[in-house]
Amino acid sequence: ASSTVLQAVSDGVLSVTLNRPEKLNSFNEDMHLALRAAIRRAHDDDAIRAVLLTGAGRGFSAGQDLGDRDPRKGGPAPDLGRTLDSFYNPTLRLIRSLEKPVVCAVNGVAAGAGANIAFACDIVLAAKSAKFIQAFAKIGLVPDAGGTWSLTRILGEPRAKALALTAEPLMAEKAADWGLIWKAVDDDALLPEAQALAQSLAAGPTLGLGLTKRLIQAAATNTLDEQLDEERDCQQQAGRSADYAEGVTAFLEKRKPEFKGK
Ligand code: T3D
Repeated sequence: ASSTVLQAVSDGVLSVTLNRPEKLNSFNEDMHLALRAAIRRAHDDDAIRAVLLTGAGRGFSAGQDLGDRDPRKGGPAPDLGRTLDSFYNPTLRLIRSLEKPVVCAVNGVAAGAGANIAFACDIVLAAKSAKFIQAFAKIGLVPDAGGTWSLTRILGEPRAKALALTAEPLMAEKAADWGLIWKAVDDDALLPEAQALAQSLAAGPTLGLGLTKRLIQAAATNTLDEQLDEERDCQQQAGRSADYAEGVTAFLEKRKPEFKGK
């Protein structure tokens, strides 16, 4: 059987491809576990300095595989609280806590938890033909995989509510205009551009980039005083890194820095 998530490492980038194209990369248990294992690998392996997440085929991900939730098969209603705890939430937390950049290349439709996993990534590029759908309202669920959190923080209540209550598709260019993603690019340019971005991030000062991610995420819940203290602590750590010494030396020597990620 082919793998539900493909992994490849090149130039410090772990490329992770959701790979159930015939089901629009909707999540079954196997794909959940495989995605989680890939992000764990990025946590554990120092040679990986950035992650690129994308989908195989014409979609990014259609969220939960609803074939696995078919009520016609009988039995008690599924405990979706438990499935979130067991599957979606650990992956969301792993993406957010990974102190390395995660680039997401949304190659086609991203629906339900598929959209919200994309929004959890650090820099999101989407093909112009891609769309984001908070599909939950169509089947009687609430947005999950962090959707109520990320949509509300990024867009504010009016747009978050309209997207979530209507399940209306949001095209990539509008998502970029609204600040929900970094940018929408021509379909053909998506993968090359996302790969180049991930590669340049992987060649960057990984420790400093990781601390930067941590700080920006902390800002949402910190007071200014708390944030200033955290910036001080992170800068202290960054200032002791070999990459900082290299960055300053390279600047003074008018050459490109060669960061080692330490
Ligand atoms: O359960 C829990 O653990 C709780 C967590 C829930 C998280 C969630 O994500 S809930 C939301 C689940 N997702 C959806 O409700 C979206 C369902 N899909 C769609 O609405 C549409 O497929 C799309 C708008 C995403 C794309 O439409 P379109 O017209 O481009 O493609 P299509 O023809 O609908 O889909 C292509 C194939 O993929 C098709 O299979 P077939 O008929 O060719 O054999 C379709 O059934 C399959 N597919 C698409 N989405 C899913 C799916 N199969 C299973 N589950 C899916 N989510």
